[in-house]
Amino acid sequence: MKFLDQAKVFLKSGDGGPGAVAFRREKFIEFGGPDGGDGGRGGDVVIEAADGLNTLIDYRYKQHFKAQRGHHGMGSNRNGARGADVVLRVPVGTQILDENQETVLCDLTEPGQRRVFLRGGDGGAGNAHFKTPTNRAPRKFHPGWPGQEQWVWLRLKLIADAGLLGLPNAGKSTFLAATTAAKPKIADYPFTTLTPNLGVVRAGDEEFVIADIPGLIEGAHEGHGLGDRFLGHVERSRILLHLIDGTAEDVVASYRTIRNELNAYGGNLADKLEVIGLNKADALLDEEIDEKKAALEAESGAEVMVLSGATGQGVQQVLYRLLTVIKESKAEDPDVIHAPATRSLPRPPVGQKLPDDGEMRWDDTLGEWVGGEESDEAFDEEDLEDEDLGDDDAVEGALDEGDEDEGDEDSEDQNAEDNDADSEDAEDQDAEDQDAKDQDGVTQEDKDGTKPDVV
Ligand SMILES: Nc1nc2c(ncn2[C@@H]2O[C@H](COP(=O)(O)OP(=O)(O)OP(=O)(O)O)[C@@H](O)[C@H]2O)c(=O)[nH]1
Ligand SMILES: [Mg+2]
Repeated sequence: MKFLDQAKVFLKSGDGGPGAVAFRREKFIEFGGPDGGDGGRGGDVVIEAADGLNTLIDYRYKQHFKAQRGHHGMGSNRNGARGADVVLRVPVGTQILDENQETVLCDLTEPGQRRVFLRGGDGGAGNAHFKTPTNRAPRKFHPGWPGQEQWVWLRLKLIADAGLLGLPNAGKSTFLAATTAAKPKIADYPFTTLTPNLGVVRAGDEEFVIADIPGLIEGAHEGHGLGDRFLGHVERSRILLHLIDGTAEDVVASYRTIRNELNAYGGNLADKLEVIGLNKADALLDEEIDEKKAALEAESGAEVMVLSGATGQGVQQVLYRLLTVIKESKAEDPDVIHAPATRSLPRPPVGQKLPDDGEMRWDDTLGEWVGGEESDEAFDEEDLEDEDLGDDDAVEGALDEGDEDEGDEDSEDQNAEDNDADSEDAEDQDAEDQDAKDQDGVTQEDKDGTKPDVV
């Protein structure tokens, strides 16, 4: 399962079905009168947060989701059936943004949360509704109200309690691997991590989730390196752990670079609580540690913790600090943090080449890196557990559900195809209906879609 955190999709709710024009004709019954039933309501577009999903990859392959239109009314006052809904299952933490990616239209933060995003059109009235004392045999009907349609962006912002930040090579993934069961890729070149990883820290009977995201470099907000689009995954966290590579010449510059990127990113990131960690202490002399710690403290005005993800030195203290803040924050506000909308158009990196992996290239239309090691061909069960999901325990159930999803997806596809077929029929039907309507001199108002007076 490949990680994908944004996708653009087209949604359309079903049109309402047209009302019927029919007359009661029965042997020995005079003056049967109009008995055309109403059209059915079109299906809704429903968005559902599914527990256990953690990628939007399904929406790469299928981008158009149309609910079924309402069925038309029939004689004998029979109303048309309601069109089937189309349900989009998305990971918990998914936001729906408008087409320009600025406004959050919906933020799904609870498993099982369902939102009717676009409502289907109402069915039209059949001719039985248009009977008047002067017109006992109306051939008038309403064609039904159209559904709504919209292009939207789905944007996944993972739900983690703490977010790991730092320059590439700061040791973020090493820290995640040391404190959780996650097995992120770790190597001594920048941009080892290409997609976020989650891990669950277990401390006694308490636990919390940490997110490790790709490293940031200067100018990330302009698209340098991997850009800042992955920062969205720490927007919901209650605290940030900012790791600084202690072996770097100028640790203060490293600190400033990340802070500048947080400010440039906007949203709520720059105001989040932050724990600053001087990492790789095992590779430093004591004097160096003192000197760099003092410099960082002078710059940030906060206490700096000294740790080494590789040897475990100072790691427990950092975890304890994180846990204390997370518990306080949850006691204050147990709800998941709603992430504000931030500008997040995928941007290709500027003036940077991905090291060590010439296979990777930026795909403009997909808005992400393609090819290289994490490509689809490299997919196998083991990769799936180790690389993409990060923590086995946290998302074990997720995999099974993910697999089931494929079945659902197929059946949705099937539905969509059926819908298309239906809508063709329905269009024919519409044309016929329109003819009938023209003959009967339907008022302009009806054509404009305002509800006709029902008598
Ligand atoms: N000596 C020492 N080396 C470390 C420590 N933590 C990480 N490293 C090394 O630093 C290099 C980078 O570590 P990663 O954990 O991959 O760094 P990262 O921050 O995840 O890097 P990106 O994913 O590229 O952003 C690796 O070679 C690690 O072995 C540490 O505490 N001490
Ligand atoms: Mg990493």
